[in-house]
Amino acid sequence: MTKSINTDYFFDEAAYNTHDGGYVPLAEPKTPQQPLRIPPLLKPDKETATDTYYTVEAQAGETQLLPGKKTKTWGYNGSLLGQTVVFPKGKTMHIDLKNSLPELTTFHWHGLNVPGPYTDGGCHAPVYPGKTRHIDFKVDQPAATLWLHAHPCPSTAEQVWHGLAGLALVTDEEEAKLPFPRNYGVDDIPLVLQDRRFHEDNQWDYEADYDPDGVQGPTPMINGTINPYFDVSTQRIRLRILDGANRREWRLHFSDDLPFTQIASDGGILPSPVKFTHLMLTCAERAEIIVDFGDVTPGQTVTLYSDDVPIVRFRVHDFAADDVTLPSHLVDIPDPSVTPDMPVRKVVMSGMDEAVMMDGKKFEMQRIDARQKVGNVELWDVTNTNDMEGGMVHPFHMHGTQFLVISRNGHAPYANEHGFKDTVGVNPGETVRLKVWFDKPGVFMYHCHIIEHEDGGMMAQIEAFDPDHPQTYKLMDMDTLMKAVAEERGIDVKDLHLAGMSSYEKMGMKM
Ligand SMILES: [Cu+2]
Repeated sequence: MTKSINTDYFFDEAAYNTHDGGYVPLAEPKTPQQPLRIPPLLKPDKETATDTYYTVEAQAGETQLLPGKKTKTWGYNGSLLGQTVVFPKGKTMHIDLKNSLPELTTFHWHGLNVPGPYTDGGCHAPVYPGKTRHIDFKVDQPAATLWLHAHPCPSTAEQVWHGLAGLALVTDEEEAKLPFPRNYGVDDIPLVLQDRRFHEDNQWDYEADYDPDGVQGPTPMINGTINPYFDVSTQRIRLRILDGANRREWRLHFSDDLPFTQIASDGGILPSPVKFTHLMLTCAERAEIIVDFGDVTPGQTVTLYSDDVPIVRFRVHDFAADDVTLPSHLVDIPDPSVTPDMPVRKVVMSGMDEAVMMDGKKFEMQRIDARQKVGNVELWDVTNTNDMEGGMVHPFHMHGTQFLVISRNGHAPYANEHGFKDTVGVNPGETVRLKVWFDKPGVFMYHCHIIEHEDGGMMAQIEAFDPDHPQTYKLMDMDTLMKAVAEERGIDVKDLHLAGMSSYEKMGMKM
């Protein structure tokens, strides 16, 4: 293990979202502490040695989040967020995606290496209310913490805000051999970090809170729990942390600067563990960390903060001593050579508010912006042209691949960016060089993961193609989508307003 402890957040301080005029600071909830909800593991409908069958149902419900009235929420196999789906590497999954919501939705497996665009579940794979879509795929990537969320552009942000986000854990034999805590719910704990604003009668109101730079709320919500505590019964715990917020960056640290060790990032285990006292996550990024309470006296509480606001309290109880030390090398990360004679691909994220664009254009569902041959290894230079003054860190996410971060403005990537990633925060004025390849064909989106920015058009799509097996895809179009949603809402299509549309209208552009 590297001896040094990283004590800073790496990202450009001047670009933190705290400096934005529309920033909503977090505030400690005044309501009583609650036990941290642990999303249950989703039970397969059927399981054999080689195949697993699941049903994932999107549904509307009510959740007791605050004392008093329940909050109207959406979730997967529950009223809020999801049940955790396990994908053992090498097995074939058969999943029924059932939509019991009053509106169309899609089921996007963020970080999962599957063909696009239908299995991937982006905007081209709508499931209409009352309908079920079936997908099958073989799990073909290393152990990782992935997630499932709705992706029906341009109302992805609103549906995620309603609660459509769950976890998907890829497991494999390599991970199983490493000395990590993996007793789910006991010492292996997911932490989905989100924030909400509660209006009258404890309800959420997306329209009222709308901000084209991302909707925020002052109340931290962790795994759908307000003001949570967790009872620690082991010396070490593993936290699988997901920034599941629409827009918020989380700057994490424990009380007394208790150090922790990051063992995995978005796409799986890091080549070496990295020690921290402070860690910043941008939207959709994941970090798995191990926290060692060996020096904490049972009876004490260790608090996890974002900036200066407590978000989870870990109440440490008696535990058996655990003197496991992590090996300095965890896994090998393949680093294929760049395919000869391929130019470096340039991608530009520009603008703020309604003016956000990708490569000077707004997203268009039926336009393919780029093509890359399956198996080709290419360099992508992703630039954020915002300036530090009034600009922000844009988290760049790609569907259909786990990439490697090569450099930031020509310098080494951050200490925890040496493993597979599918989302990378790009500072204002920065160019992040990625090494990108696709194993599976399909049309895949790439976009800023501030969800209102993607709905607002900071998004494009690439076809990963196999010249030996050319394919045509039926891509969703705006007229079909708007007609469907208007019908579901029982209104005329001319009266329909979806949040992301204002970003196009204000720029005088058509979706
Ligand atoms: Cu952005």
